[in-house]
Amino acid sequence: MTKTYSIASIPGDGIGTEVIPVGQRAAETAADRYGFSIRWAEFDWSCQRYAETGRMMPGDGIEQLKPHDAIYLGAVGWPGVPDHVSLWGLLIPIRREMDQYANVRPVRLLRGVQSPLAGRGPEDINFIVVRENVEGEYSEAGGRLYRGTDQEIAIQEAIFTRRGTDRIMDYAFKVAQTRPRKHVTSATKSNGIVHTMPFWDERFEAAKARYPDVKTSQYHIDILTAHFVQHPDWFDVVVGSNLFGDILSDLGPAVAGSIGIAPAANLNPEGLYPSMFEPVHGSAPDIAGKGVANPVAAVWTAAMMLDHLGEADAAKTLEAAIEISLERPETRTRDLGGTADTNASEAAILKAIKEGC
Ligand code: GGG
Repeated sequence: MTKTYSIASIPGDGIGTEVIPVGQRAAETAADRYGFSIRWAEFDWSCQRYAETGRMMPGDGIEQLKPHDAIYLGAVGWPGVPDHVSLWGLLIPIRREMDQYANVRPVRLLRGVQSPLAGRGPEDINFIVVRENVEGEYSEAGGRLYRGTDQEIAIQEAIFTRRGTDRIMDYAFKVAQTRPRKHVTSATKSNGIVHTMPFWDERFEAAKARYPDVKTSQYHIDILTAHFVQHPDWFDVVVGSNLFGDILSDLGPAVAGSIGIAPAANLNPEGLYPSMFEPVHGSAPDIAGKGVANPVAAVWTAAMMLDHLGEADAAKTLEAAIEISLERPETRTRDLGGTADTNASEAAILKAIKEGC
């Protein structure tokens, strides 16, 4: 009997609504080839919905998502809705309530893509950022006092628990054990952030002892960003807190050519809840609606989702199709120095999947 996956699709805002359908068609094309099928449940949760209803998603939104095998999300955010309102109304509750604590963001210089770094090729840039995804600096603890007065105060607490820190370290070390170089780098700032970051370093030391076969390094976040640019070849798996991981996983893809290609998985590794897959990029209001958005991140994200669902061959085919589409400027989008619009990029990807790359 044909296996059918049930996937919740939330295109969201801006270019999310342009690239997610491309990823869906790419996944369906691969499904046809590999003998499984996908049933999509479409959700219009977005800033537009917020404008109409005062909510990014309905009150029982999380319950509606729980029965699905995975969640495929586009982008969140649109001018007119404060960014913290849109993010905390949709993306962050899904990550937290589904305990999607491991945010996995691969960074690879793909064939056909030019890095902005001189003299770097695909062999130099191939690492994974593992970002802690449900605590850390993204916290509701804190508050505002004396708003609008000279005495105004804003307090934001970062929350680092031993359970939360240890499990993201474990996840990163286990990923490293599956890779040839078996190396984990920790992003810290324990010279300036005096409570949480020394704690982060202590938990990294404890993790090192649990994985003696994995090599390690540790850098303060400031010099680490410089090393991403000057020595991207040093990195294999990079583990960071919620904020540091977020920043590093925009810088990484920029070094690898464009944030328009960067995929991400928000994983609940234990499988107690569906995991969520989303391109790293946001809604890009500057190019939204023009038909020029790069769909590669959405397709690569769909590949991560299929891999997670156990369809490894289909996932590999999507990745290979992406690389074929990137070889020629006519099928590469403008952010990658090409001339293609979204449709031309999609056509090349679907053709490559059908032709059996
Ligand atoms: N594609 C997901 C998206 O729209 N991300 C926008 C964003 O600002 N995300 C912040 C985060 O990942 O913490």
